[in-house]
Amino acid sequence: MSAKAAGPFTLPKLPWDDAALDPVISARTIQLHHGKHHKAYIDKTNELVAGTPLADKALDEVVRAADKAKDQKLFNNAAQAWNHAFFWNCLQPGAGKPKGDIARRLDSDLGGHDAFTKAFANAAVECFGSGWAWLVDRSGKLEIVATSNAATPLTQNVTPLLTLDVWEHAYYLDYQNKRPEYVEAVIAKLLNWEFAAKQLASSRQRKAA
Ligand code: MN3
Repeated sequence: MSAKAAGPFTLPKLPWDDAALDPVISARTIQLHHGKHHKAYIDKTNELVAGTPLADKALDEVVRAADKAKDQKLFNNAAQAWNHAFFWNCLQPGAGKPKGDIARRLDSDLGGHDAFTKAFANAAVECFGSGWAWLVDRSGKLEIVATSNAATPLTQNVTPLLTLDVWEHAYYLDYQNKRPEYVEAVIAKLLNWEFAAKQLASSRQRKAA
């Protein structure tokens, strides 16, 4: 039993059961990844913002403020807290294919769904050390980017649509050193295109407002 961390941020509930992504991602990986790793980032963020004006801000604002202030410790923990909350929504058991507007955008901006799969997998596999692969909307154009460690597109002028965690803690229990197998399986079986489509639609609404 650990003491309840003071602070405004709580570990978000997963959108599915721990075992729902098995065999692509095991329940044991999810339990450790969410219950230990993600929780640790939240607890540390709470500890670092306690008693400061940032304790009243939304998590994405804390991430941007820490980045601006070059507070690396707070940035690492808050960004990882945000990245993981976003990541869980990007995974869905039995995920389908992109449809409608986002499918058309994949065609026009990235050369189609198959080309996306190759480029996204490449970004995830080639990301050196720990990091994330992202599909983002940059000024109305889809783009694939990779970020190192805790770095997040939240600090850039883009809208994140999908992400894949390629830190070793995301796959080592299930795939050991075989990151390409993890990446390929998640892209083929778990990417939540409905969530990505919603992110894209809300980004457009914000721009139109
Ligand atoms: Mn992780």
